[in-house]
Amino acid sequence: MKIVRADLHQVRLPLVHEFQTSSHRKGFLEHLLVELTDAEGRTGWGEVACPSDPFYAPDTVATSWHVATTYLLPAVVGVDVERPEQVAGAYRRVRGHRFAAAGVDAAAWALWTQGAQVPLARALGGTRAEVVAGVSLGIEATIDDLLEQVRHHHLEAGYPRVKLKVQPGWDVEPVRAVREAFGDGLLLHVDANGAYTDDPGHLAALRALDAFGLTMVEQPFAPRAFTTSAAFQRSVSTPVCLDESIDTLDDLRTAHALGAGRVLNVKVSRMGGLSAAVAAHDLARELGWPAWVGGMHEFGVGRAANVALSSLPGFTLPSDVSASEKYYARDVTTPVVAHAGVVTVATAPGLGVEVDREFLVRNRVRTAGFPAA
Ligand code: OSB
Ligand code: MG
Repeated sequence: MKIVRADLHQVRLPLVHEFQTSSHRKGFLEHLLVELTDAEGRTGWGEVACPSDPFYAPDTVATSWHVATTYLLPAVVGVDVERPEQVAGAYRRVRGHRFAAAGVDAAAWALWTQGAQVPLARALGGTRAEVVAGVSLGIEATIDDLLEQVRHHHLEAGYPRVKLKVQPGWDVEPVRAVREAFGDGLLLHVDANGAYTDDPGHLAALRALDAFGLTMVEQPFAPRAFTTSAAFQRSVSTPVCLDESIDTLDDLRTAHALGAGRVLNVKVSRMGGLSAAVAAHDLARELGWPAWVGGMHEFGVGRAANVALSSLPGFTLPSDVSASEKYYARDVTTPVVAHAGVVTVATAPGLGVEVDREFLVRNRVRTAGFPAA
């Protein structure tokens, strides 16, 4: 595979339903789409699913744009490799900036699988034809609003698993209300995006959640607060899932060694690409941690890659890969669809969705290409 051209498109789409976590609130998203072109004129797409503000991770859309246009894209043009994993070698000196790198790595996989005429899922090591999806629900103004969201997505759309965003002051009461309204059949978990500290009031609220049969408590403490998380994990039976704490395989080894959690959320963006996500999947399996694929409200490009990744055998828990329509009235690709919370893994060569270039261009904020036209 020889990469002859690299383009970056910043695209803005409105969200169907405003989303609030302990760290941010959003009504629209701007993601970067990486388009790589090979010598035969094929194109492969990858998504930089970075939030606009540095509240989830240090990365922002602006820093990702800067790093992609200054370092990553210029470095990959002209690269000629046997395997998609090797493309990252062209920018190995770049530290961090994993959201930006993830878009380039994923585009390399999409391009390579098209050339090789294999489905992305199979090339990554996927073994499943369907993946179970869950919905991630933000913090709502009232408990009634939250119950309406759960009803809509769980009872009406049929998603079997619901994750609730929590923060100090919005934790035990919403969880109790959802359990009481929907019963024990609902696979339920919470995600705090690091909003809790070892303050006694915070710890008491988190421990109280142990009574509700949650599948996991995701990222209760700050990123890489490994020892705080380990002390908490020893005091409860609900597994702690780590998201923001795990950027690298070494972070996962550290978390495992310290007992800072028992479950891993693998995000393509957070870990720097599909290659890194597969490596994290393999290491989690070796360490005996159940894992699942997390999301960052991806457009269709990143969403299709997340579905393909979710088909790997070690991803034994539902993924955050609900259908495009949960997020966007219209997507930049043919939509990812779900039936009763199950998404079919694409079997066409490459990414398995078509990019709607006309719609993309209409919603584009800026673009840059290498070599410059
Ligand atoms: O922590 O998983 C998270 C969205 C933005 C930032 C952080 C997170 C999320 C989600 C969305 O929970 C999951 C999805 O894409 O459905
Ligand atoms: Mg999370």
